[in-house]
Amino acid sequence: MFKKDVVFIKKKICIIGLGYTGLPTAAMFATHGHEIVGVDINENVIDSLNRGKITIYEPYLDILVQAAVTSGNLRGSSHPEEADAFIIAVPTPITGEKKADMSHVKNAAESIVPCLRKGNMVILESTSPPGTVSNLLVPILEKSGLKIGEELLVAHSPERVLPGRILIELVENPRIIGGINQESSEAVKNLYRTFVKGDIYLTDATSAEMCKLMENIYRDVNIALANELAILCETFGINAWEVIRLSNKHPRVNIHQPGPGVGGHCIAVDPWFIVEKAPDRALLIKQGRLINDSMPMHVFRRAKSILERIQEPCGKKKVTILGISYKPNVDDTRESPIIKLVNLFEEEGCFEPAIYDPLVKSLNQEGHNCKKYMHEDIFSAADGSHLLILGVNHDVFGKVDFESLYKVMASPNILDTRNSWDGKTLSRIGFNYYLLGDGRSS
Ligand code: SAJ
Repeated sequence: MFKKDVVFIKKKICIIGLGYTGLPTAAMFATHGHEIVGVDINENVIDSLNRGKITIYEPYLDILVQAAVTSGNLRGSSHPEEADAFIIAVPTPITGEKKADMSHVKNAAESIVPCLRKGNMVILESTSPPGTVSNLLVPILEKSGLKIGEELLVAHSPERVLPGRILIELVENPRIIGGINQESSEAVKNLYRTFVKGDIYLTDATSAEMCKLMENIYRDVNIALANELAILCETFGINAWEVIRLSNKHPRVNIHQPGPGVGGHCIAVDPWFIVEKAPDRALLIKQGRLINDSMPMHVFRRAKSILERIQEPCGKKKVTILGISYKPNVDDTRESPIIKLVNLFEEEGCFEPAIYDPLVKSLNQEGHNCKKYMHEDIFSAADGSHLLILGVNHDVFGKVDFESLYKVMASPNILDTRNSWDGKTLSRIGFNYYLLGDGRSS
């Protein structure tokens, strides 16, 4: 189970924040022999955890958590307690003004101060603006009276796992650890070595913060390039997907996939941390964000132009949207561009949206007003519809019974924002097939 060169010493670890990062990390440490106290401000999360249950969806996480709780190595608590190590894995969202909201990190750090003892280590996993460890975390930890870097070791070790593959990536991915000094980096490395099989690279705390942000910014800017290409190809009357397929035959080119926008709690958020710190310098980063944020409006305009061609004198035209999560095969709707698309249809007033997403069982505050449009099955969502939009390409939407859908729709129009369906087959059935990024199907 453990690498031969590492001597296993059981540690007590307090993990603050039991979301998509904290809970899998807690379960992983616990099933590898450490004693874990998982802390969260949400009582439901704690109650569920102590019954071996989870409140989020991630493949195999339920099984791992149940095993960890049953072994006695993982339990939930509403308060931190004395431990050997403390891991902060709380959200770092942005405010309405696109500023980093560090209140959860601040509160988490303050909550552990009374528990800190000589020889402890504190690790920040939350994605944070450069300078957070030095300028926010360390000054709070200093209130413990311990000598930082000697009696209390501190590091940033950003999570880098992809939702949908979290348990695989937690183990396999390379990891970056940025300590406030070498001793901190080495100690934290030894702790993660318990389960991390990927290489572990050491650096300073601010560089580690910047690495994590740049990874997500790299993806955001590349997706923006793909989205701009899609818009350009619609203008030039050609197919962006064909251009991407052929351009990517070049050994050093990897154009990403266009789509209805970028969602999730990471890529759509993190670039703003840099824009906030250096607005006059982060020009490309900001422009990438703006392009990706404009995609729901672009899809809306394209849908509207399709709907306006339908000759029907009265009544609202119905638009059916498949998928509302932020990306395929997850239940997470945070920052979902599809929620923004639904809002645009609602604001326009002359359309009746209908949504079907078999993975999304509950909607957060952002998607609250989409609740009334949700359907339990695809046929009731598509019944009497004038346009079917594929918003999220969940695997399950690869098996849609189009022949039957054709019969229930009022007007057979499809707008595929993911290049997921076969236009030729759909045209044979009788649909008008439109593809985002394809100027030939406008
Ligand atoms: N998307 C596109 N086109 C693409 C790829 C993605 O439009 O070619 C869209 C998706 O539909 C989705 C959004 O981008 O709306 C983000 O999805 P994603 O799968 O690219 O990334 P996340 O947000 O699920 O996870 C990212 C990952 N970062 C990178 O791949 C660099 C993950 O490794 C991070 O741990 C995670 O952010 C995080 O927590 O920061």
